[in-house]
Amino acid sequence: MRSEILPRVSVIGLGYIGLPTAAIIARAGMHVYGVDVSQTVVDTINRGAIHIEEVDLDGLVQGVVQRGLLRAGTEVEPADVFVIAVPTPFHTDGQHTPDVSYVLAAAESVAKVLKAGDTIVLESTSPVGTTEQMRDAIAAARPDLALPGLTDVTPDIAIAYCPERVLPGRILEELINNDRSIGGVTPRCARKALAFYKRFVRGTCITTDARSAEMTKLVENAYRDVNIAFANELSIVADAMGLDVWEVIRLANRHPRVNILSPGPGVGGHCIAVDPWFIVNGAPEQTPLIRTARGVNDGKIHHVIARVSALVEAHPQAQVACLGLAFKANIDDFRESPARLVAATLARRFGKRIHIVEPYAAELPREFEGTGATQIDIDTALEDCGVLIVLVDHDVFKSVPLAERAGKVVYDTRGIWPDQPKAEAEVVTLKRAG
Ligand code: SAJ
Repeated sequence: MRSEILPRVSVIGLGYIGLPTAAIIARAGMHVYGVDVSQTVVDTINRGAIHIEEVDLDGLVQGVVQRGLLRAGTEVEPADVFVIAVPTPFHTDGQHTPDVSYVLAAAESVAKVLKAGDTIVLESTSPVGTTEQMRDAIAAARPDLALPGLTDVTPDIAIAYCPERVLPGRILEELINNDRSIGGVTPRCARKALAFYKRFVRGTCITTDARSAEMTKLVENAYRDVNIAFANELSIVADAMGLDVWEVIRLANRHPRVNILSPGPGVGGHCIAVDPWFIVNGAPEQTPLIRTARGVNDGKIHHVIARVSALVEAHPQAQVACLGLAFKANIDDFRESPARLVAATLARRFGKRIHIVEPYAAELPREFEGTGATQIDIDTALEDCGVLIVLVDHDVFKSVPLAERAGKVVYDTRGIWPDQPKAEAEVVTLKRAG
């Protein structure tokens, strides 16, 4: 049997995607060197520990670090395959212009150590054309290398785009089992990247060109945003008509070709609320639907704030518990969270009457400082608070039986308690507020 030389891999950016990806590649037997700008992150990983919360990631990282397969540093070193997984936010310029500076900075640092035969894969969600932009930046930094699409000779370097599409909370499982789109700057680049992903991905890997793969990733998240916007708009309509949106959706979804998603307090996280803007920005005249969906989902946050504020004002004697701060259920990720925005606004408006229940947070985020709001546990909330505002559908909240919340005034943005009787006072208040 032919013994195979495994590529040495470098993962640039050790965040929510980069670290799990580095660990999975290491578990497949490859030597992985992770690069991050944060010395704290690097030190944590080299100790075999992790700086983010993700199911089963701690044990995996500990194992591969102990076996010498994963190590981290702040400076890029030579490798055979470079995987770039750095953030791509948008500028706060009112135009939501994508900021690809981290990608280009990563590419420039990789350029310094590149040698003929290397492969670079960009995984960060990126506007269409970024992979080619990255290629151009490398070409400028390394005129000694033949880069794909810019030369008639066989290029020295392969460059591809392969977006991650994993769900926080299920990252390790989805990294391996999800299908992957692999877009090469040229077909040869796609084949080189495919051979690499085949080493650790069980899902089907489909090759395409880089621009199509970039757009595919954006489309996936915009599709979800538009569909959540439909559910959120329905919830606002239902509020105005005095209907129970959950009941209407449950019944409509009995239709064999209808599958409406769930309304919530808005759309959070750093993907679905961001990526649609990359499409809008690339084609502003052709994207009224995608743009409107963003507006509907952001507007839902303000709808919730207005209605909950009216409810709190209508019950001046009651203590109020906000259940959840995370951007979605059962995770400790509070970035771009509508729940956090709603709770913080209430804390500023109503001060010490507001209590926050968030089992995934050791302490309240900074914006709660000086508001008077306090963090309590779910048992205390059920004992002491007359008004319960459900902002996140954590399992621990879902499991509270009716007996423990009967007699409370409840505003449930997630529909976790379908059996909750509508208090007369709440109905009256909400009608007035609406
Ligand atoms: N949400 C609703 N109603 C729903 C579903 C979600 O209000 O019916 C809200 C959630 O509460 C949350 C937000 O939307 O605030 C986003 O949550 P999510 O679970 O839909 O998605 P993310 O942001 O955790 O992960 C998404 C995924 N994309 C798709 O499902 C198309 C994931 O596969 C991507 O890898 C990830 O974005 C990413 O990194 O781009």
